This record gives sequence, structure tokens and C-alpha cells, in this order.
Amino acid sequence: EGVQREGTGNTLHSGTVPLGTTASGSTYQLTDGARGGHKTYDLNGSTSGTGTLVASATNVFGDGTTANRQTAAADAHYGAAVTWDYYKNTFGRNGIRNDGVAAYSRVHYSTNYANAFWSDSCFCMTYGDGGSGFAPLTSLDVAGHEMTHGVTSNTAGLVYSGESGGLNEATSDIFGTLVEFSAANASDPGDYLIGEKLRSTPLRYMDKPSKDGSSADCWSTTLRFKDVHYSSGVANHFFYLLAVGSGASAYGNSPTCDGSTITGIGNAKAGAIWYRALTTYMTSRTNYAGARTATLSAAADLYGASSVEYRTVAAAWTAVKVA
Ligand code: ASN
Ligand code: ZN
Ligand code: CA
Repeated sequence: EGVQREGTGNTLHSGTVPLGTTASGSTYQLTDGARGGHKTYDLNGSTSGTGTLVASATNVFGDGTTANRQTAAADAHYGAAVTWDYYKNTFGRNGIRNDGVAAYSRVHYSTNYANAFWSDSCFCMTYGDGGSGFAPLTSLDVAGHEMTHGVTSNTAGLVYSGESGGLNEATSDIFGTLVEFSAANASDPGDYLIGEKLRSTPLRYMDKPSKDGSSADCWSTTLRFKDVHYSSGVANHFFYLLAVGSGASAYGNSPTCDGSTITGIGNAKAGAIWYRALTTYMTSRTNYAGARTATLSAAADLYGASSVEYRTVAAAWTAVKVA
């Protein structure tokens, strides 16, 4: 029910953006009929259920500050839309399960909650308001990161521990970053940092993951014992080298682990290789050695086994010590 409309969101992280809304009676609701019916709910501090579907009399949501409780909803609704469009326009993927059905988003989870998470059981994303130095967790890269956990669950199914867990996390950082780039604007121009809009320092750095103090830049036999958010570093570093290359650039400085030099092939090709590897070759138990094989197979399919793209995949894995 209701008529599809284009509303406006005054977001915290992405400026003023269009939102897919639905007119119902005398109000407008955050229901995006153009993208699988994606809805955004306000939990109002609860940690269960769906709370209230976000509605406005004016078809304008939020004021760009946290003083207005619809601002976080506008960010989340926009993040879901950009992520939907990225997967649809880039890979022809129709939603997280590729079945045309949208997940839903929940904002204002709990109190002072400085995290966000995807859940397969509700098929939904949830965002905390942050607090103590943390902004609401509704930036585009985090939205793309969380929804990508759903894509991974429904494709390779990478187990969330050990090396496969690190690859699962890296897959979310990679596509969260590509989602952010896909909607680059003055408020959020695109970078290889995760969560740079949330606090004074980013959560993670893809160019040199060890800048966070915990993540690994290079593969080792003990990598599998690290938390998945840190063992992801090696694959994030691989992806940065593949897309951008080694050495100083506008986006960072990415020394290789073996002193080699890599010339990047760009985000579009690097993303296509990772997506094909994830959806065609990786399985629930793929480890780093398996990720090398999977991405090489994907690169061979897409560009040929004697292509510069194939050789750069091999060189970038070797550069992070995945032989
Ligand atoms: N935000 C975190 C993540 O998506 C939540 C978690 O630890 N799973 O990785
Ligand atoms: Zn994650
Ligand atoms: Ca970012």
C-alpha cells in the first residue's frame, strides 16, 4: 500500500540525499519501493523487535545533526539504497539474497552502542548511536560492510573464525569501501579507510592495516589466531595493492611485505575479481591460500590467464606473503 515517492534525507555523514519513501495517508514512510521494499525502523533504545517505522509529515527526514532522531534513520536508509544500487548496477545482484527482497534497517539500538551489525536471522542491519567519541555508526562504508556480511552468508558462507573469518571481514571492508566510492560526493569522497567518519581515527586502514595497532599487513602462520577484524588486514592489504598499487598515493602508502612494486588495476576490476571469487570459487572453509587460488581463477575467467590483471593478482598475493 502507499505510493512511491522521492523524499529528502538530511544525513549526518553524506549530506543531503534523495531517499526512497512511500506516501501512506497523510505521512511519508521510510519504505523504498524501488529497492525491494527496504524499510528503516527506530528502535528508540530497545535491543529487540522492530520499534517504529520511521515516518514524517513532510517527506524530509533528519536535519543533518544528531539532535534530530530521524537523521540516523536517513543515513541508514540511504546506506541501504546505495548498497542495493552498487550490487545491482555493478554485478546485477538483486539484493543480498539476489531474490529482489530487501533487508531492513534498525537505528537507535540500545544506549551508547558504538557498533553496528548484520543478522542473518532477522535479515536486518542494526546501528548504534555511538557515544563517548563515536558518532552514530551509520556511515556508508559501515552500511556497505554490514550488508556485505549478508551477501557473504548467502554465497561463499565463509566461517567467521580463523582465516576464513578474516576473509569474511575483509570481504565486508572491500565492498563497504566500493559502496562508499560508488556514491562519492563532497561529504564523503571515497577512501580506503573504514569508519573514518565515526571518530578521530579510522577503525581500519586498507593501505597499511597495521596502522590501527592490531591488524596484520602480511600473512604468517599465526594469522589465524587473531580476531577476524585484524586477520582481515592481509586481504585488505592485498586488495589495496591490487586496486591502487604499492607506494605513496593520494590514498595512503602501501609498502609490500617483500619489497616488490605493484601497479594497481583499479577498483572496478579488483572488485569484479573479488566478487567472482566470492560467489563462484570460495567456500565456507576457504583460507588465505584458497583465496589466492579463487581470485586467480576469477581473474582468468574475467580477463584471461595471461592478462595483466591475472599477473597483478598473483603479484599482490605474493606481496602480502600468500604464496
Ligand atoms: N560491526 C562488526 C562487524 O560487522 C560486528 C561484528 O563484530 N560482527 O564486523
Ligand atoms: Zn564485519
Ligand atoms: Ca571509508
